[in-house]
Amino acid sequence: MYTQGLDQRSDTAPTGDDAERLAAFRQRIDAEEKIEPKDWMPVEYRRTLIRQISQHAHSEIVGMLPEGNWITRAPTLKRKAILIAKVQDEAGHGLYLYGAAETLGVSRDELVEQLLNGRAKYSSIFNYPTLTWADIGAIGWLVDGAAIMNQLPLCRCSYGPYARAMVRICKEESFHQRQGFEIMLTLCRGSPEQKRMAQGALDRWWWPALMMFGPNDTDSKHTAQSMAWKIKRFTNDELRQKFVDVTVPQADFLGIKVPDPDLRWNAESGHYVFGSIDWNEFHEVLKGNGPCNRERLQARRSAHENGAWVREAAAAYAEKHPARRAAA
Ligand code: BYC
Repeated sequence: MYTQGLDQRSDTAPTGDDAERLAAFRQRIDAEEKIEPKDWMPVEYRRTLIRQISQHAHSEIVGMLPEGNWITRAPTLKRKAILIAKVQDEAGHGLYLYGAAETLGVSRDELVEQLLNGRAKYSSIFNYPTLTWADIGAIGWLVDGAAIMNQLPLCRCSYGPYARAMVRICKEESFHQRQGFEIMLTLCRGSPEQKRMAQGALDRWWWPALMMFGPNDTDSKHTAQSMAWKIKRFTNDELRQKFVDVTVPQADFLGIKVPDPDLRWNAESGHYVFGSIDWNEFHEVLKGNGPCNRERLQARRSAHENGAWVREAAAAYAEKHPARRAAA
C-alpha cells in the first residue's frame, strides 16, 4: 500500500539521518509550517492522515444518501433545488478529500474498495434514517453544525493539502448549516404539527450529532498524537462542548427542547453541562449494527456497479485521446 516513491521510515526509535529528519520535521510543525506531499514525514504521520482523510471522504460520500432520500419529496421546487445543490456539494467535498488523500501516495481506487468491502469507517451519523422533512432541517442544522465545529480547526491542519481542502469545504458547510436552521425555523413558526415534526427531528438527531465528535478524550486512542502533530487542534470533548454551547441557545430560539434531562447551564464554568452519551449505541453503529449501515453500504455498492460503464467509457476515451488525457 502507499509505498510508491515514498519514505517509509518510522517515527519510533530513529537513528542517524532519521533522527535528523525527524527533528527537522518536528521543528517545522512547531513553527506552524505546512507539510507538503513531497516533504519527508514520519510513516505514522502519513498513515494517520490517510486514515482520517479517507474516513472523512467516505463520510461525505455516504452522507449524500440520507439527504438524497428527500430530493424527490422536498416540499417545494425551491427546497428541491437547494437540496440538490447541497447533496452535490457533499460529492464535491468527497472528491477534494480523496484528492488530498491521493497526495499521500494511496490510490482512490484502493480507498473506494475499502469503503465498499466494509473495511473503512465513515461517520456514524450517516447510519440513521431520515424519516420526515424536518430531518433534512436537523441534518443541516446539527450535522453540518457539528461538522463545521470539527472542521474549522482542520483548516489549520499541519498537512497542506488537507488544510486547503478544508477551507473551501467549511465555506460550503456554513451555507448548509444556515439552510438547515432556516428549514427548522420555518417549521417551528408553522403549524403545531410542523413544530412537532421539528421537535421529533431534534429528538432523533441530537445524541447521534454529539457522537460525531468521537469517543470521550479518555477513550480516544489517536487524539494525543494527532494534537502533537497539529493534525487535530482540539480534543473530541473540547469540540463537543463548543458545539453544545453554541447549539442549545439555537434550540431555545427555535422554541424546541434538547432531549437531555441533565442539560443545564453552569454559570461558574460558562458552559452547559450535559448528560452522558450512550457509547454502547455508538460502538454498535461502528460495528455495522446501526439502523441503516447495511442499506448505506448496499446503496454505495449498487452505485459503483451501475457506474462501471462510465469508468469504462472514460478509460476507452482516454486510451483513444492520450494527448487530451495528458493536458487534463
Ligand atoms: N463515526 O481516537 P479517535 C460531514 C473512530 S462528514 C465513525 O477519537 P480520531 C458531513 C475513529 O475513526 C463528518 N467512526 O479518532 C458530510 C477511530 O477509528 P480507527 C466526518 C468514528 O481520528 C455530509 C476510532 O473511532 N468528519 O461532516 O482522532 C453532510 C477512535 O476515535 C467516529 C470527519 O471525518 C464517528 N463519529 O478522531 C453533512 C472529520 N468518531 O481509525 C456533513 C475529520 C471516532 O482507529 N475527522 N471514530 O479505526 C476527525 O476529526 C476525526 O477523525 C474524528 C475522530 C474526530 C472523527
